[in-house]
Amino acid sequence: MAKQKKPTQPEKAFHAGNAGELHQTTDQRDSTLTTNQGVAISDNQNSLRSGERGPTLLEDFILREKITHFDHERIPERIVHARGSGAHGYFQAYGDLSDLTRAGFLCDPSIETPVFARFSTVAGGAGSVDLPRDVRGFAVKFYTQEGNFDLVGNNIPVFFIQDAIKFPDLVHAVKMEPDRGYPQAATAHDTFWDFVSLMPESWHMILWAMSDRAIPRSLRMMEGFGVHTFRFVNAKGESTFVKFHWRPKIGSASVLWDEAVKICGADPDFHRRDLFEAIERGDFPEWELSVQTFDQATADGFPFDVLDATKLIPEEMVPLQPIGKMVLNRNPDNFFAETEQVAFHPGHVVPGIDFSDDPLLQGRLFSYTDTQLSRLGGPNFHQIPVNRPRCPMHNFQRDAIMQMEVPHGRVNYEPNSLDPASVRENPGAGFTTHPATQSGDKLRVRSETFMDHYSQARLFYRSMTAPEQDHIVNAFAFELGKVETPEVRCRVLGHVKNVDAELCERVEQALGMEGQAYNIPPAVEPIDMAPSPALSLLGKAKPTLAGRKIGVLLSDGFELAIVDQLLALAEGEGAVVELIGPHIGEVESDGDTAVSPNHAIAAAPSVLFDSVVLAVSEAGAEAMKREAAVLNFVRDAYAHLKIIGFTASSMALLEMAGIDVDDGVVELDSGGGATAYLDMAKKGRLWPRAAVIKA
Ligand code: HDE
Repeated sequence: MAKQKKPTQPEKAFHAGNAGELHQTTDQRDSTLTTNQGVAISDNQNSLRSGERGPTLLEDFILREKITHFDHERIPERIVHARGSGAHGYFQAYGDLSDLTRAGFLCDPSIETPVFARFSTVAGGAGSVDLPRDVRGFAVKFYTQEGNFDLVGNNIPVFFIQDAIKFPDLVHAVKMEPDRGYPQAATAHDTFWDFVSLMPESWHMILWAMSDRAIPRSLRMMEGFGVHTFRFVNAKGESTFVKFHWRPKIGSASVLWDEAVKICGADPDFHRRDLFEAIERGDFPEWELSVQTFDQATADGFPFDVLDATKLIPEEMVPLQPIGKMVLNRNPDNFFAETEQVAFHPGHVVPGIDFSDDPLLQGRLFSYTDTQLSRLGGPNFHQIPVNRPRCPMHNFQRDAIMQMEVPHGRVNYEPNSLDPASVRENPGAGFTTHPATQSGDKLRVRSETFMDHYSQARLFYRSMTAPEQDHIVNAFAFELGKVETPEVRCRVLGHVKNVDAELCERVEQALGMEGQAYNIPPAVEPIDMAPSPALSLLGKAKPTLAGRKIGVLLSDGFELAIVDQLLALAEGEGAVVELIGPHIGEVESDGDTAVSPNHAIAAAPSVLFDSVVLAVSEAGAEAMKREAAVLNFVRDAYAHLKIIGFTASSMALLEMAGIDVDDGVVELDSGGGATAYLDMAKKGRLWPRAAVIKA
């Protein structure tokens, strides 16, 4: 338990440059503030002026250098995925995959390949909140011994569009509307829904975007997907199609929409903080990498096209094969240098991994280098430390803006005879493209095999558990409730009807628009596929507290023994327990120990925790029971279906909040006590309560 530290005296302010010595030793210089030219700075508090109260002089090169650098601190943010959080770690293969691929890092379990992962929202700007309804980017750079491999995926296995040529339209439609500059980081507005109501191909992805996947509880609890079909190529040159899947070790979880809304206010950096703090405390996030591999004949047998990024291959049709794990164990030293400057590119592949003809992927292969040229300023972005390969890298590309290398010698071309030691191509080790046969007329067409837009959207909806389906209905009701143009709403409903008639009725009812769905004839009549339970997060969730957070509300006089026992048991389950006091100052227990809470109640609403415990004294409960922050803490925890632990002395808070004790409201000082509470808390939420409170 966090015991109160003695407050220390504030340290005296230290001003550099007051050493009073003209000549410094090397040690002194190392700690001396300098300009970018290495000139020691004597005064970092005052600019150069003419007279004590006179104007500042243009001559002040120290001031000008400092301000100029500051003025240029920002670089253009990413056009999409601007808001992100990253971490370093490693990837380790489970075994030898050489029958499928010659990529060395997948064939040797003794190799720990360094990685840098960046998770992001898509639509919002760099300073936007962490929990809008949005797709999350899931990008991993593997610094392999054969070059960098970037798996630039999302937390949803399909995409909105089939052809890269529609990407600028999609992004324009989802981002802030151009005349009014809002909404920030939100799909709930007319231009987005107008666009997708005219794009039947987006409807599978829309169902995912309206689901719990778009409001993850933590970046550490997200699945990730490579989305496109790629190729593995082995040393014999044999190619196999492959889809990549990441699965978090601590399981997946999402927040409820009302929690997301409130978290955005209470802690806009909720996900970034969660990732950073987990790594700081040594609770390293881990994912398992799996693949689905299949050949052309299998692909030909599917009722969809594996080159169409709006389709997935149900795991029940092609099972996942686990091939390795990723552990993130180090936070960036500097957010800008690493997380902001990291440059991912689906075209960064290594020998043994190759592309398919997916037209979305093909467009991406152009886009990512192009965007770095404007974002990072030129073609030398691979020299930025976070982007640099960790294997030897040498060629005759030269010069250009911000060149950091100093190449030696006369020779900067190949072939050459002047430098026999200079680098040459290597047919054996070098990357070779799989010689897929290509033929056909040059056409601007969409294949007939891409035309079934609703079957998999229906598959997704029907594979959800009842609470997950309810959330989809609520999400549509919220989003369309923000759409001002009635025709757009009616057109959207028309697509929802094609996905599932009952879903459409529920959404119509929620909007008060019964029978108003337009009739939109599908290009291809949807088929009913067998439900895929693997698509449901709730369905496959296992009881756990690993990586989850419990908030314990205390007041003076709280029962130390109960709280100490809870802490020990919860930490044994891998949970993080944080103490919340009436204020941030120390709280006295019923013994002679005082504790320092992690939070004051005013700054720690229950939305920031997976489960809460009320452990106040009777006097504390009396004193706090009319405080809005306390009542909201308790009511929200209940309304968000959370498991609430309480001590008998805290009962007044439950009564004041009007809460009936149900299976999810567990007393700590009777019956099974803390163990019974934790067993319930492992289940996450008490879903049947939703019916009682009509959530
Ligand atoms: Fe991206 N995408 N994208 N994208 N994407 C970018 O590259 C683009 C797509 C994804 O953390 C940009 O460096 C096009 C699918 C992630 O830095 C840009 C198309 C998937 C990230 C770009 C797509 C993604 C990006 C913006 C359609 C999932 C963030 C900044 C053809 C498989 C990576 C940048 C990071 C970023 C273009 C579609 C994932 C503009 C043209 C599909 C995770 O180049």
